Amino acid sequence: MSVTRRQILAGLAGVSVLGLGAGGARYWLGRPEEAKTHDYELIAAPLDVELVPGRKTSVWAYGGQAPGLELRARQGDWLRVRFVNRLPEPSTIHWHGIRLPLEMDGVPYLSQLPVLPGESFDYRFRVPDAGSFWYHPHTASGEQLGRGLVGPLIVEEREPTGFRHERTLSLKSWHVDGQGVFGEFSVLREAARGGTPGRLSTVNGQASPTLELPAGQVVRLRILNLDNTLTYRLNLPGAEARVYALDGNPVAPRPLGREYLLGPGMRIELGLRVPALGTALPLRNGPLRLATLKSVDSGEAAADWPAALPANPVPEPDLAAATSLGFNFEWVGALSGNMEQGGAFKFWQINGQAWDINDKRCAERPIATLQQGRSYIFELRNVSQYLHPIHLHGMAFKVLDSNRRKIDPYFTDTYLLGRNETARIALVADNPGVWMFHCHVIDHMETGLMAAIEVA
Ligand SMILES: [Cu+2]
Repeated sequence: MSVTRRQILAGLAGVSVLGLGAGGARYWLGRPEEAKTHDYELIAAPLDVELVPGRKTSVWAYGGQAPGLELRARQGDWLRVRFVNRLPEPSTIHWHGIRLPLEMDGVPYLSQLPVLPGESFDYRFRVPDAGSFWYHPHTASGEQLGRGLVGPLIVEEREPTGFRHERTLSLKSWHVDGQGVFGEFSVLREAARGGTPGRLSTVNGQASPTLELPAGQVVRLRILNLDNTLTYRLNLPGAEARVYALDGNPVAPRPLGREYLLGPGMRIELGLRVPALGTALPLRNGPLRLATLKSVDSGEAAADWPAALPANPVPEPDLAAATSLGFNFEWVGALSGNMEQGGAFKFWQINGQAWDINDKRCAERPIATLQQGRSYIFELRNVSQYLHPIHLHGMAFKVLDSNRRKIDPYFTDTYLLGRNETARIALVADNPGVWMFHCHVIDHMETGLMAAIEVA
Protein backbone atom coordinates (compact mmCIF):
# COMPACT_ATOMS: atom_id res chain seq x y z
CA MET A 1 0.00 0.00 0.00
CA SER A 2 1.43 3.36 -0.98
CA VAL A 3 1.95 6.25 1.40
CA THR A 4 -0.88 7.98 -0.37
CA ARG A 5 -3.43 5.22 0.13
CA ARG A 6 -2.59 4.87 3.80
CA GLN A 7 -3.04 8.59 4.30
CA ILE A 8 -6.36 8.67 2.54
CA LEU A 9 -7.69 5.83 4.63
CA ALA A 10 -6.39 7.41 7.82
CA GLY A 11 -7.96 10.71 6.81
CA LEU A 12 -11.34 9.14 6.16
CA ALA A 13 -11.50 6.84 9.17
CA GLY A 14 -14.79 7.17 10.98
CA VAL A 15 -16.40 9.36 8.34
CA SER A 16 -19.32 8.01 6.40
CA VAL A 17 -18.27 8.20 2.77
CA LEU A 18 -17.63 6.28 -0.37
CA GLY A 19 -14.34 7.35 -1.83
CA LEU A 20 -11.94 6.75 -4.66
CA GLY A 21 -8.47 5.50 -3.91
CA ALA A 22 -5.36 6.97 -5.50
CA GLY A 23 -5.33 4.08 -7.97
CA GLY A 24 -8.96 4.69 -8.92
CA ALA A 25 -10.34 1.65 -7.08
CA ARG A 26 -13.53 2.21 -5.12
CA TYR A 27 -13.61 1.24 -1.49
CA TRP A 28 -16.30 1.38 1.13
CA LEU A 29 -16.39 3.25 4.38
CA GLY A 30 -19.62 3.72 6.21
CA ARG A 31 -23.12 2.73 5.16
CA PRO A 32 -23.32 1.22 1.65
CA GLU A 33 -26.90 2.30 0.96
CA GLU A 34 -25.82 5.95 0.85
CA ALA A 35 -23.70 5.32 -2.22
CA LYS A 36 -26.81 5.03 -4.34
CA THR A 37 -27.39 8.74 -4.13
CA HIS A 38 -23.99 10.27 -3.49
CA ASP A 39 -20.27 9.62 -3.18
CA TYR A 40 -19.75 11.79 -0.14
CA GLU A 41 -21.91 13.08 2.65
CA LEU A 42 -20.12 16.25 3.60
CA ILE A 43 -21.25 17.71 6.89
CA ALA A 44 -20.28 21.27 7.80
CA ALA A 45 -20.39 21.70 11.56
CA PRO A 46 -18.61 23.41 14.47
CA LEU A 47 -15.69 21.43 15.86
CA ASP A 48 -13.14 21.96 18.63
CA VAL A 49 -9.58 21.43 17.42
CA GLU A 50 -6.15 22.06 18.88
CA LEU A 51 -4.41 24.61 16.68
CA VAL A 52 -2.42 26.09 19.57
CA PRO A 53 -0.90 23.37 21.80
CA GLY A 54 -3.08 22.77 24.87
CA ARG A 55 -5.82 25.17 23.68
CA LYS A 56 -9.16 24.53 22.03
CA THR A 57 -10.26 26.51 18.99
CA SER A 58 -13.88 26.30 17.85
CA VAL A 59 -13.53 25.98 14.10
CA TRP A 60 -16.08 25.18 11.41
CA ALA A 61 -15.20 21.89 9.76
CA TYR A 62 -16.14 19.91 6.65
CA GLY A 63 -16.30 16.18 7.38
CA GLY A 64 -14.83 16.59 10.85
CA GLN A 65 -11.63 18.27 9.66
CA ALA A 66 -10.32 21.78 9.16
CA PRO A 67 -9.13 22.20 6.48
CA GLY A 68 -11.91 19.92 5.28
CA LEU A 69 -12.02 16.32 4.18
CA GLU A 70 -10.04 15.68 1.00
CA LEU A 71 -12.55 14.79 -1.71
CA ARG A 72 -11.35 12.68 -4.63
CA ALA A 73 -12.86 11.88 -8.00
CA ARG A 74 -11.61 10.51 -11.30
CA GLN A 75 -11.39 12.71 -14.38
CA GLY A 76 -14.52 12.50 -16.52
CA ASP A 77 -16.59 10.88 -13.76
CA TRP A 78 -19.47 12.35 -11.82
CA LEU A 79 -18.83 13.73 -8.36
CA ARG A 80 -21.89 13.61 -6.12
CA VAL A 81 -21.65 15.37 -2.79
CA ARG A 82 -24.52 15.69 -0.36
CA PHE A 83 -23.75 18.86 1.60
CA VAL A 84 -25.36 18.90 5.04
CA ASN A 85 -25.37 22.25 6.83
CA ARG A 86 -25.06 21.91 10.60
CA LEU A 87 -23.62 25.40 10.97
CA PRO A 88 -25.50 28.18 12.79
CA GLU A 89 -25.88 30.11 9.51
CA PRO A 90 -26.64 29.62 5.78
CA SER A 91 -23.88 28.39 3.49
CA THR A 92 -23.10 27.03 0.01
CA ILE A 93 -20.19 25.21 -1.62
CA HIS A 94 -18.26 26.58 -4.57
CA TRP A 95 -15.92 24.19 -6.40
CA HIS A 96 -12.92 26.34 -7.23
CA GLY A 97 -11.49 25.65 -10.67
CA ILE A 98 -14.01 23.00 -11.73
CA ARG A 99 -15.68 23.72 -15.07
CA LEU A 100 -19.30 22.87 -14.29
CA PRO A 101 -22.87 24.07 -14.92
CA LEU A 102 -23.90 27.29 -13.19
CA GLU A 103 -26.50 25.59 -10.99
CA MET A 104 -23.70 23.58 -9.31
CA ASP A 105 -21.35 26.56 -8.84
CA GLY A 106 -22.45 27.43 -5.30
CA VAL A 107 -22.99 31.17 -5.72
CA PRO A 108 -25.93 32.26 -3.52
CA TYR A 109 -28.99 33.73 -5.28
CA LEU A 110 -27.38 33.00 -8.66
CA SER A 111 -26.66 29.27 -8.66
CA GLN A 112 -28.92 28.34 -5.77
CA LEU A 113 -30.52 29.62 -2.61
CA PRO A 114 -28.27 29.47 0.45
CA VAL A 115 -28.50 26.13 2.28
CA LEU A 116 -30.08 26.92 5.64
CA PRO A 117 -29.00 25.40 8.95
CA GLY A 118 -30.36 21.85 9.16
CA GLU A 119 -30.87 21.61 5.39
CA SER A 120 -28.89 19.74 2.78
CA PHE A 121 -28.11 20.20 -0.91
CA ASP A 122 -26.96 17.62 -3.47
CA TYR A 123 -24.14 18.78 -5.71
CA ARG A 124 -23.70 16.61 -8.81
CA PHE A 125 -21.39 17.36 -11.69
CA ARG A 126 -18.77 15.79 -13.94
CA VAL A 127 -15.13 16.71 -13.39
CA PRO A 128 -13.64 17.35 -16.85
CA ASP A 129 -10.10 18.20 -15.75
CA ALA A 130 -7.57 16.29 -13.64
CA GLY A 131 -5.66 18.28 -11.06
CA SER A 132 -5.69 19.91 -7.63
CA PHE A 133 -8.82 21.92 -6.89
CA TRP A 134 -10.60 22.99 -3.72
CA TYR A 135 -13.98 23.85 -2.27
CA HIS A 136 -15.34 26.54 0.04
CA PRO A 137 -18.52 28.55 0.73
CA HIS A 138 -19.45 31.61 -1.33
CA THR A 139 -21.43 33.08 1.57
CA ALA A 140 -20.05 35.25 4.39
CA SER A 141 -16.67 34.24 3.02
CA GLY A 142 -14.43 36.16 5.43
CA GLU A 143 -15.80 34.36 8.46
CA GLN A 144 -16.75 31.01 6.91
CA LEU A 145 -13.44 30.42 5.16
CA GLY A 146 -11.67 32.03 8.11
CA ARG A 147 -13.21 29.52 10.53
CA GLY A 148 -11.96 26.61 8.46
CA LEU A 149 -14.50 25.88 5.69
CA VAL A 150 -11.92 25.15 3.00
CA GLY A 151 -10.95 21.74 1.65
CA PRO A 152 -9.00 20.03 -1.14
CA LEU A 153 -10.69 18.39 -4.13
CA ILE A 154 -8.33 16.11 -6.02
CA VAL A 155 -9.28 14.92 -9.50
CA GLU A 156 -7.16 11.94 -10.49
CA GLU A 157 -6.01 11.29 -14.05
CA ARG A 158 -7.87 8.48 -15.84
CA GLU A 159 -4.63 6.58 -16.45
CA PRO A 160 -1.85 6.15 -13.86
CA THR A 161 0.80 8.87 -14.00
CA GLY A 162 4.48 8.29 -13.32
CA PHE A 163 3.99 9.34 -9.69
CA ARG A 164 3.66 6.49 -7.22
CA HIS A 165 3.50 8.75 -4.18
CA GLU A 166 1.71 11.99 -3.47
CA ARG A 167 0.85 14.30 -0.60
CA THR A 168 -1.62 17.15 -0.31
CA LEU A 169 -0.47 20.19 1.62
CA SER A 170 -3.25 22.66 2.43
CA LEU A 171 -1.85 26.02 3.53
CA LYS A 172 -3.92 28.22 5.80
CA SER A 173 -3.26 30.82 8.44
CA TRP A 174 -5.72 31.33 11.28
CA HIS A 175 -7.04 34.55 12.81
CA VAL A 176 -6.40 33.34 16.35
CA ASP A 177 -4.47 34.72 19.31
CA GLY A 178 -1.95 32.86 21.48
CA GLN A 179 -4.82 31.18 23.34
CA GLY A 180 -6.35 29.85 20.13
CA VAL A 181 -9.29 32.30 20.30
CA PHE A 182 -10.56 33.80 17.04
CA GLY A 183 -10.18 37.53 16.59
CA GLU A 184 -11.52 39.61 13.71
CA PHE A 185 -11.46 38.02 10.27
CA SER A 186 -11.53 41.43 8.63
CA VAL A 187 -10.13 44.71 9.88
CA LEU A 188 -11.20 47.73 7.80
CA ARG A 189 -7.79 49.33 7.55
CA GLU A 190 -6.34 46.00 6.36
CA ALA A 191 -9.20 45.36 3.91
CA ALA A 192 -8.32 48.65 2.24
CA ARG A 193 -4.73 47.43 1.90
CA GLY A 194 -3.45 43.87 1.42
CA GLY A 195 -6.23 42.12 3.37
CA THR A 196 -6.35 40.93 6.99
CA PRO A 197 -3.73 38.23 7.65
CA GLY A 198 -4.13 35.39 10.14
CA ARG A 199 -1.43 35.02 12.76
CA LEU A 200 -1.01 31.26 13.01
CA SER A 201 0.36 29.57 9.92
CA THR A 202 -0.49 25.88 9.37
CA VAL A 203 -0.08 23.04 6.88
CA ASN A 204 -3.01 20.60 6.94
CA GLY A 205 -4.18 22.30 10.14
CA GLN A 206 -0.88 21.85 12.00
CA ALA A 207 1.66 24.51 12.84
CA SER A 208 5.05 23.65 11.34
CA PRO A 209 4.48 19.89 11.01
CA THR A 210 7.07 17.28 10.05
CA LEU A 211 5.91 15.29 7.03
CA GLU A 212 7.55 11.96 6.26
CA LEU A 213 8.33 11.22 2.62
CA PRO A 214 9.82 8.08 1.03
CA ALA A 215 13.58 8.43 0.45
CA GLY A 216 14.74 8.19 -3.15
CA GLN A 217 11.24 8.56 -4.58
CA VAL A 218 9.82 11.44 -6.62
CA VAL A 219 6.75 12.55 -4.70
CA ARG A 220 3.91 14.61 -6.16
CA LEU A 221 3.36 17.48 -3.74
CA ARG A 222 0.01 19.17 -4.22
CA ILE A 223 0.36 22.51 -2.46
CA LEU A 224 -2.91 24.43 -2.10
CA ASN A 225 -3.23 27.98 -0.82
CA LEU A 226 -6.58 27.90 1.00
CA ASP A 227 -5.90 31.12 2.88
CA ASN A 228 -8.12 34.20 2.94
CA THR A 229 -5.30 36.67 2.48
CA LEU A 230 -1.71 35.47 2.26
CA THR A 231 0.37 35.13 -0.86
CA TYR A 232 3.01 32.56 0.04
CA ARG A 233 6.54 32.97 -1.28
CA LEU A 234 7.07 29.22 -1.57
CA ASN A 235 10.60 27.90 -1.56
CA LEU A 236 12.35 24.62 -0.86
CA PRO A 237 16.02 25.49 -0.34
CA GLY A 238 18.35 22.60 -1.06
CA ALA A 239 15.63 20.54 -2.74
CA GLU A 240 15.43 19.09 -6.22
CA ALA A 241 11.91 20.12 -7.20
CA ARG A 242 10.15 20.57 -10.52
CA VAL A 243 6.84 22.25 -11.32
CA TYR A 244 4.37 19.80 -12.93
CA ALA A 245 1.09 21.70 -12.73
CA LEU A 246 -0.24 25.16 -11.87
CA ASP A 247 -3.77 25.70 -10.55
CA GLY A 248 -5.19 22.45 -11.86
CA ASN A 249 -3.52 22.37 -15.25
CA PRO A 250 -0.29 20.59 -16.23
CA VAL A 251 2.75 22.52 -17.46
CA ALA A 252 5.93 21.26 -19.12
CA PRO A 253 8.03 20.20 -16.08
CA ARG A 254 10.59 22.82 -15.12
CA PRO A 255 12.76 23.54 -12.08
CA LEU A 256 10.93 25.26 -9.22
CA GLY A 257 13.65 27.90 -9.07
CA ARG A 258 14.24 30.23 -6.15
CA GLU A 259 10.61 30.79 -5.15
CA TYR A 260 7.05 30.75 -6.46
CA LEU A 261 4.33 33.23 -5.46
CA LEU A 262 1.21 31.28 -4.57
CA GLY A 263 -1.73 33.65 -4.05
CA PRO A 264 -4.97 32.84 -2.22
CA GLY A 265 -6.91 30.15 -4.11
CA MET A 266 -3.90 29.09 -6.19
CA ARG A 267 -2.28 25.65 -6.31
CA ILE A 268 1.04 24.27 -7.45
CA GLU A 269 2.01 20.66 -8.04
CA LEU A 270 5.66 19.82 -7.60
CA GLY A 271 7.67 16.71 -8.24
CA LEU A 272 10.09 16.50 -5.32
CA ARG A 273 13.01 14.10 -5.41
CA VAL A 274 13.16 13.01 -1.80
CA PRO A 275 16.79 12.96 -0.66
CA ALA A 276 18.63 10.19 1.17
CA LEU A 277 17.24 8.65 4.33
CA GLY A 278 17.25 10.90 7.38
CA THR A 279 17.48 14.21 5.48
CA ALA A 280 15.17 17.06 6.53
CA LEU A 281 14.18 19.77 4.04
CA PRO A 282 12.34 22.96 4.99
CA LEU A 283 9.28 24.05 3.01
CA ARG A 284 9.23 27.81 3.50
CA ASN A 285 7.19 30.95 2.99
CA GLY A 286 9.99 33.44 2.28
CA PRO A 287 12.32 32.91 5.27
CA LEU A 288 9.61 31.25 7.45
CA ARG A 289 9.43 27.50 7.84
CA LEU A 290 5.98 26.10 7.01
CA ALA A 291 6.83 22.41 7.36
CA THR A 292 9.76 20.02 7.54
CA LEU A 293 9.94 17.29 4.91
CA LYS A 294 11.76 14.32 6.39
CA SER A 295 12.88 11.37 4.29
CA VAL A 296 12.12 7.92 5.65
CA ASP A 297 12.84 4.42 4.36
CA SER A 298 10.52 3.48 1.50
CA GLY A 299 11.84 0.01 0.73
CA GLU A 300 11.55 0.86 -2.96
CA ALA A 301 14.14 1.29 -5.68
CA ALA A 302 14.99 4.92 -6.45
CA ALA A 303 12.60 6.43 -8.99
CA ASP A 304 13.25 8.72 -11.94
CA TRP A 305 11.43 11.95 -12.86
CA PRO A 306 7.93 11.16 -14.18
CA ALA A 307 6.90 12.38 -17.60
CA ALA A 308 4.75 15.49 -17.96
CA LEU A 309 1.13 15.12 -16.87
CA PRO A 310 -1.43 14.82 -19.70
CA ALA A 311 -3.08 18.08 -20.77
CA ASN A 312 -6.69 18.74 -19.80
CA PRO A 313 -9.36 19.17 -22.49
CA VAL A 314 -9.56 22.97 -22.14
CA PRO A 315 -10.62 24.67 -25.39
CA GLU A 316 -7.87 26.65 -27.11
CA PRO A 317 -8.86 30.30 -27.66
CA ASP A 318 -8.68 31.62 -31.23
CA LEU A 319 -6.48 34.66 -30.66
CA ALA A 320 -6.72 35.95 -34.25
CA ALA A 321 -10.52 36.13 -34.01
CA ALA A 322 -10.74 37.12 -30.35
CA THR A 323 -12.49 40.24 -29.05
CA SER A 324 -10.49 42.26 -26.51
CA LEU A 325 -11.96 43.59 -23.28
CA GLY A 326 -10.22 45.67 -20.63
CA PHE A 327 -10.65 45.26 -16.89
CA ASN A 328 -9.17 47.76 -14.43
CA PHE A 329 -8.75 46.72 -10.82
CA GLU A 330 -8.63 49.85 -8.68
CA TRP A 331 -8.73 51.21 -5.21
CA VAL A 332 -11.79 53.36 -4.52
CA GLY A 333 -10.11 55.19 -1.68
CA ALA A 334 -13.27 56.31 0.10
CA LEU A 335 -15.31 55.05 3.03
CA SER A 336 -18.74 54.46 1.56
CA GLY A 337 -21.46 56.81 2.70
CA ASN A 338 -24.18 54.18 2.93
CA MET A 339 -23.18 52.51 6.20
CA GLU A 340 -26.27 53.85 7.94
CA GLN A 341 -28.41 51.94 5.46
CA GLY A 342 -26.54 48.74 6.25
CA GLY A 343 -24.41 48.87 3.11
CA ALA A 344 -21.00 47.28 2.81
CA PHE A 345 -17.71 49.13 2.79
CA LYS A 346 -16.33 49.62 -0.69
CA PHE A 347 -12.61 49.99 -1.09
CA TRP A 348 -12.16 48.33 -4.47
CA GLN A 349 -13.76 48.37 -7.91
CA ILE A 350 -13.56 46.78 -11.34
CA ASN A 351 -14.05 49.20 -14.24
CA GLY A 352 -15.52 51.73 -11.87
CA GLN A 353 -18.05 49.34 -10.33
CA ALA A 354 -17.82 48.06 -6.77
CA TRP A 355 -19.66 44.85 -5.93
CA ASP A 356 -21.99 45.08 -2.93
CA ILE A 357 -22.06 41.76 -1.04
CA ASN A 358 -25.35 42.79 0.63
CA ASP A 359 -27.10 43.37 -2.70
CA LYS A 360 -28.54 40.05 -3.91
CA ARG A 361 -29.19 41.54 -7.33
CA CYS A 362 -25.65 42.58 -8.27
CA ALA A 363 -25.37 39.57 -10.59
CA GLU A 364 -28.22 41.00 -12.67
CA ARG A 365 -25.83 43.74 -13.77
CA PRO A 366 -22.98 41.88 -15.50
CA ILE A 367 -19.86 43.90 -16.19
CA ALA A 368 -19.48 42.20 -19.60
CA THR A 369 -21.55 39.93 -21.80
CA LEU A 370 -19.72 37.37 -23.90
CA GLN A 371 -21.15 35.58 -26.90
CA GLN A 372 -21.21 31.84 -26.34
CA GLY A 373 -18.58 30.03 -28.42
CA ARG A 374 -16.48 33.11 -29.18
CA SER A 375 -12.90 33.73 -28.02
CA TYR A 376 -12.00 36.72 -25.86
CA ILE A 377 -8.83 38.37 -24.65
CA PHE A 378 -9.08 40.11 -21.28
CA GLU A 379 -6.55 42.80 -20.50
CA LEU A 380 -6.26 42.84 -16.71
CA ARG A 381 -4.83 46.06 -15.33
CA ASN A 382 -3.93 46.35 -11.65
CA VAL A 383 -3.93 50.05 -10.83
CA SER A 384 -2.93 49.49 -7.21
CA GLN A 385 -0.02 48.65 -4.96
CA TYR A 386 -1.44 45.31 -3.79
CA LEU A 387 -1.52 41.79 -5.18
CA HIS A 388 -4.84 40.54 -6.58
CA PRO A 389 -5.29 36.84 -7.38
CA ILE A 390 -7.98 37.19 -10.06
CA HIS A 391 -10.31 34.20 -10.32
CA LEU A 392 -12.99 33.40 -12.90
CA HIS A 393 -15.72 30.84 -12.28
CA GLY A 394 -16.99 28.39 -14.89
CA MET A 395 -14.17 28.56 -17.44
CA ALA A 396 -10.42 28.10 -17.51
CA PHE A 397 -8.36 30.80 -19.22
CA LYS A 398 -4.94 30.96 -20.82
CA VAL A 399 -2.41 33.45 -19.48
CA LEU A 400 -0.76 35.02 -22.55
CA ASP A 401 1.65 37.70 -21.38
CA SER A 402 2.45 40.37 -18.82
CA ASN A 403 4.24 43.70 -18.82
CA ARG A 404 6.09 42.69 -15.63
CA ARG A 405 7.38 39.17 -16.19
CA LYS A 406 8.05 36.56 -18.82
CA ILE A 407 5.10 34.18 -19.21
CA ASP A 408 5.11 30.72 -20.74
CA PRO A 409 1.43 30.66 -21.72
CA TYR A 410 -0.54 28.26 -19.50
CA PHE A 411 -4.13 27.50 -18.55
CA THR A 412 -5.41 28.42 -15.10
CA ASP A 413 -8.43 29.61 -13.13
CA THR A 414 -6.61 32.20 -10.99
CA TYR A 415 -3.92 34.67 -12.02
CA LEU A 416 -1.89 36.58 -9.45
CA LEU A 417 -1.89 40.14 -10.76
CA GLY A 418 1.08 42.00 -9.28
CA ARG A 419 1.26 45.66 -8.31
CA ASN A 420 0.76 47.89 -11.34
CA GLU A 421 0.88 44.85 -13.60
CA THR A 422 -1.02 44.49 -16.86
CA ALA A 423 -1.53 40.92 -18.06
CA ARG A 424 -3.50 39.43 -20.94
CA ILE A 425 -5.54 36.27 -20.61
CA ALA A 426 -7.67 34.51 -23.22
CA LEU A 427 -10.60 32.12 -23.12
CA VAL A 428 -13.34 30.51 -25.14
CA ALA A 429 -16.72 31.59 -23.73
CA ASP A 430 -18.11 28.06 -23.89
CA ASN A 431 -20.06 27.83 -20.64
CA PRO A 432 -23.42 29.66 -20.63
CA GLY A 433 -24.38 31.50 -17.46
CA VAL A 434 -23.41 34.40 -15.25
CA TRP A 435 -20.01 33.83 -13.70
CA MET A 436 -18.27 35.46 -10.77
CA PHE A 437 -15.03 37.21 -11.63
CA HIS A 438 -13.22 38.34 -8.52
CA CYS A 439 -10.13 38.81 -6.44
CA HIS A 440 -9.49 35.89 -4.07
CA VAL A 441 -8.16 38.07 -1.28
CA ILE A 442 -11.42 37.66 0.64
CA ASP A 443 -11.24 41.15 2.14
CA HIS A 444 -10.91 42.64 -1.34
CA MET A 445 -13.77 40.58 -2.74
CA GLU A 446 -16.04 41.58 0.15
CA THR A 447 -15.26 45.27 -0.22
CA GLY A 448 -15.95 45.58 -3.92
CA LEU A 449 -13.47 43.59 -6.03
CA MET A 450 -15.99 41.25 -7.64
CA ALA A 451 -18.07 41.36 -10.82
CA ALA A 452 -20.32 39.13 -12.89
CA ILE A 453 -19.54 38.11 -16.48
CA GLU A 454 -22.35 36.76 -18.59
CA VAL A 455 -21.97 34.17 -21.33
CA ALA A 456 -25.06 34.02 -23.53
CU1 LIG B 1 -7.35 41.69 -4.30
